[in-house]
Amino acid sequence: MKVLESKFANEFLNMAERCFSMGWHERNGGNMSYRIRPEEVAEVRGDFTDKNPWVEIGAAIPSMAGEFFMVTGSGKFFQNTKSQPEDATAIVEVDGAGENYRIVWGLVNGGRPTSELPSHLLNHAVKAAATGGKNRVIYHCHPVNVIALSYVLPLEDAVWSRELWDTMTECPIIFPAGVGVIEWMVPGGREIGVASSEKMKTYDVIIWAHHGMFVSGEDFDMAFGLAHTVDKAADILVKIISMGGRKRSISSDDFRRLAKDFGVTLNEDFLK
Ligand code: 2HA
Ligand code: ZN
Repeated sequence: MKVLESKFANEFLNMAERCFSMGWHERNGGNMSYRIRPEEVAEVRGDFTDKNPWVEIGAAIPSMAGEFFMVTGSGKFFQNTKSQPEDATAIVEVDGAGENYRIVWGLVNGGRPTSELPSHLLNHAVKAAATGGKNRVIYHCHPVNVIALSYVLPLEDAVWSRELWDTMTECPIIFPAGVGVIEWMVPGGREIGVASSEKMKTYDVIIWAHHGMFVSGEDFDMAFGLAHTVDKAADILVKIISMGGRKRSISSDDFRRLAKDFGVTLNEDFLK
């Protein structure tokens, strides 16, 4: 089977289109990766090339050795991903040491995988370990309200988690662990990848101050749904703050009652 006939590639491209339509991907902003299942790799392997050189990832990630990822390309526009998938995306293979990658499909007009590849692979490693291999999508975007809030709210996990939970009743059910926040960092390197992957041990959502959001999900729908929920909560929070601030709130005990009925465990640190 050709890569572009596969279910996973079509889901990847549909996700990119959906995310672009949300306004989260100006120009070449944002990136995405999917850890391809072995049986999906087997279906499309005949469409791969082994002619490309191995390139250093910039971080050693032994647990991702031998894995294949579909990724967006560096400098490529989400807007064009679905119409020009072979130009704008790639499938990369990680070598047996987890230190190098090579392009086995895509980026036919040259180029490199996303500049955030070290962040993506480090976070795949953390999430695969934390979920028994279930989580397969890492996704990064530039949503307006999250970025705006990062200039106003203190950059603390507890503040963001509680403020976002208290915008819409379903938020704590959708991200019960809360959200992690990291201060402004230079994008694209190992450092921001390591800082994010530390937070990803606890959370599925990381706020990159003055930059955007980084999320993990089992599949494309879950990753999109999580980013969408956080973006909507941030939108409501901007409105609350713009209207002069809260006049009332969901109480800590209300959150505990909600958690009990919906069978989720909320981070008690954020219920003080
Ligand atoms: O432009 O979003 O974080 C790509 C990015 C880097
Ligand atoms: Zn970015």
